[in-house]
Amino acid sequence: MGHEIGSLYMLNTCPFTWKVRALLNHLNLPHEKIQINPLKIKKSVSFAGDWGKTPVWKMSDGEIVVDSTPIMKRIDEVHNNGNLWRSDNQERRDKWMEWADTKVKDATIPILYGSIGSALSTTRSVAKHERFGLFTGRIYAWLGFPIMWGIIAKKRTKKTGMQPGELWHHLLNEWIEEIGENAFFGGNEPHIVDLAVFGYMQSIEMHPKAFRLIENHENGMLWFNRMKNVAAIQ
Ligand SMILES: N[C@@H](CCC(=O)N[C@@H](CS)C(=O)NCC(=O)O)C(=O)O
Repeated sequence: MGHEIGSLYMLNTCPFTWKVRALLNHLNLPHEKIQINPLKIKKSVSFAGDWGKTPVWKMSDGEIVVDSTPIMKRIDEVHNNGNLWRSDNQERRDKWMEWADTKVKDATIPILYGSIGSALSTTRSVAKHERFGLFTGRIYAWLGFPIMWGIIAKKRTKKTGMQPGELWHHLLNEWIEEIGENAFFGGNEPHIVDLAVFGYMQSIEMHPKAFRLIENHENGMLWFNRMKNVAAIQ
């Protein structure tokens, strides 16, 4: 494995995987990316026990960490002295990390799959970005969308009573208000919470039709572009 610090078992389109990627890129840490077959997640990460989801992080010394936020914290702890997780206001940090992992998470699926049109275009785009078997990718592209659209997205939209784009605007308003005069949640530099929110947004950015619904939030995009400038994308 050479000088790589670990392996990220991942899906190219998984929002949680993008959180971890945002951190690895930001810290410029050399790592191996293992893209798994989305229809064989459980089998591909069975070495991590019952978890059965992406991302899974395997450190070069063999330590295995699951779940995106704990993975981010552990990478920061081992390779960055915990500098990105540290905060002089832990209550604020914990509150907003929780906000990202509940509110932003719950808004991500509906924006990708919230209408028939966006569901179809996202599943086709997922099929393009993931390593399915030869034919299963095509089958997923056409059969996956009514499932994602019907079951998951509708249920989540109902919970807030807002349309997917409206919900994202509402969340970005809250986020920008919290950041206030600063460049980032972390002040002059991004904090792990910035990287988490950035990761969720990057997972949407790869589906242009869905991202269009967010792109017209001016201040949100200013922050997003500031993040892009500090976190080189690998
Ligand atoms: N809380 C977890 C969620 C991980 C997750 O749900 N990953 C999805 C892919 S985006 C998955 O592997 N789902 C498979 C399943 O739940 O069986 C995290 O933040 O890492």
